Amino acid sequence: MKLIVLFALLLFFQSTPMAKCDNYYPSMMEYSTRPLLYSLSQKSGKTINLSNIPDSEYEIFQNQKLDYIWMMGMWKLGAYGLHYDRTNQEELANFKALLPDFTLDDVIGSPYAVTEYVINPDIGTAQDLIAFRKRLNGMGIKLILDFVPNHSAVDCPWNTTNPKYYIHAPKGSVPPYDSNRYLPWGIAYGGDKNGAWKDVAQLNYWNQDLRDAQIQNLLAIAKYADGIRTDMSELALNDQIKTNWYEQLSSWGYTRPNTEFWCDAISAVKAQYPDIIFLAEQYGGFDDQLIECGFDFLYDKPLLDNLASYKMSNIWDYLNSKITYFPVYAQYLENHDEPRAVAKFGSWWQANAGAVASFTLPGMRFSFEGQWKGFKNKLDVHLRRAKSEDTIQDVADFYKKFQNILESDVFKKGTWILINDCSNKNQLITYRWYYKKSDGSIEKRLVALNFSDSQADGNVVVSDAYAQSGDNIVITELFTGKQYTRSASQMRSTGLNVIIESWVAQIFSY
Ligand SMILES: *[C@@H]1O[C@H](CO)[C@@H](O)[C@H](O)[C@H]1NC(C)=O
Ligand SMILES: *[C@@H]1O[C@H](CO)[C@@H](O)[C@H](O)[C@H]1NC(C)=O
Ligand SMILES: CC(=O)N[C@H]1CO[C@H](CO)[C@@H](O)[C@@H]1O
Repeated sequence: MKLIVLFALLLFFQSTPMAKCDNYYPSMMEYSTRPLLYSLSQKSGKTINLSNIPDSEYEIFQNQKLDYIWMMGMWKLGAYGLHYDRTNQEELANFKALLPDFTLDDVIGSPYAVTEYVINPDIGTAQDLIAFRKRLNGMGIKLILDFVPNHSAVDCPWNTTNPKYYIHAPKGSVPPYDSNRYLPWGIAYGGDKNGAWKDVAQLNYWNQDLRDAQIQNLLAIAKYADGIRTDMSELALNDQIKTNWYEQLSSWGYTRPNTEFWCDAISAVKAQYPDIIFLAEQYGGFDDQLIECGFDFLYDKPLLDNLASYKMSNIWDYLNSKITYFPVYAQYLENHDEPRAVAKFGSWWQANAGAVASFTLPGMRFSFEGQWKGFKNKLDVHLRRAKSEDTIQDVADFYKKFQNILESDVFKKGTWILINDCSNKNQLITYRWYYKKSDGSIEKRLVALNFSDSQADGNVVVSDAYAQSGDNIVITELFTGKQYTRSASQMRSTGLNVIIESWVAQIFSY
């Protein structure tokens, strides 16, 4: 009987986002691979590829204390996409706006128009990739690589060898096909109901053979990686395919499969590589389905947009609505698709405050190279460089301290509590964390962030504040090292009084 209850409980927990019993909240940095190699080449005056990255760069990787590095854009691309980018007037106007002095050599083609999951020969060889990962792993850093499910490059070999892997114009329609949606030979451009991406071709997830071939691609990636980041993940779900492509697929006799591609694919990969993680780029509405299929982390775009809106009641509502989900979310302020954090938040100090609000949540802490320098110029995926700019030293100093604070077990493995009992929710965001160490002692943190443009005064109830003896407790603010003596009983009842400067965070141990 007891066993049955236990089993039922286990099932219950497995089907909720809280599933992982030994939580670990990793930090991850995205690098754009070809721009990184280009900048290293510029700096050293010789061509740098994956095989000869200077030691000084590995030192930088190591000093950042990252758990994962995502080397975005490792795979082989075709001539079709590059030609498209170098000749399309709209794209060129875009590049010009981002990088006024760009030349055609700066246009390197989208890394999301993959022809084959083999390493891009401009970047290195399979052996170079293996050696690169080994060196990272030796420093305790794991490697994440991309998988782009929803489309392939137009000049992917499958265009010729396996045209049925793609979605075609409805059966019975005749050329010339609608050139906004279809290639001249009838294969659909990658896209959805709202638009097409004309450098890529749309794959057909209602064809079991394509699913099998994509699982083989994932297994091929898994050989080289500790994690896989999957592009636009919700688009491979049956519901989304039905919404976007039902007319085309049903005309050719395809029916909705009984299983989800992701459930089949992730279980197949994890059967062979049990420690690999899956990170889903996704934009909402399908979180539960993706979690059920085995994704370890999902992009959390609504948090970013809520923070950048500065509407405190919306921020608090969102935090309260996602309490059980945060452990499976990946929090970010910027990445290759988004504006830089400093641009999005309006200033470096606001972006830093956004980092505290995001990265002191549970889940993956996801940064983009340049964020820790306070860069504000976008690095477009089609280009090998962004407009150059200088590091903002205050931002670099902030991240150095902040990374040290986040390194402790309490933030990596502990339990997060949203403190709703805060007297000034118009300005403050307040969390606490605790973690029981192997020696039985408990590590605790209080995060009090002033997310407003004036000084904030508030009382924050810290219900697990206890003194060793007597009532006085010494609390230490970790950014400044300053110590304060406060009454523990007062912290538990009326709360700790904090007075915090605009956009400043205080993180206390107590
Ligand atoms: C990478 O650079 C090394 C050293 O310059 C060179 O020997 C090698 O051929 C290059 N690899 C590729 C794939 O270009
Ligand atoms: C793709 O296949 C079509 C039809 O077989 C062919 O006409 C076209 O040239 C191919 N395109 C590429 C880029 O391989
Ligand atoms: C605990 C606390 O609130 N400490 C300090 C916060 O910052 C103000 C200045 O803004 C100090 O006066 C407080 O003592």
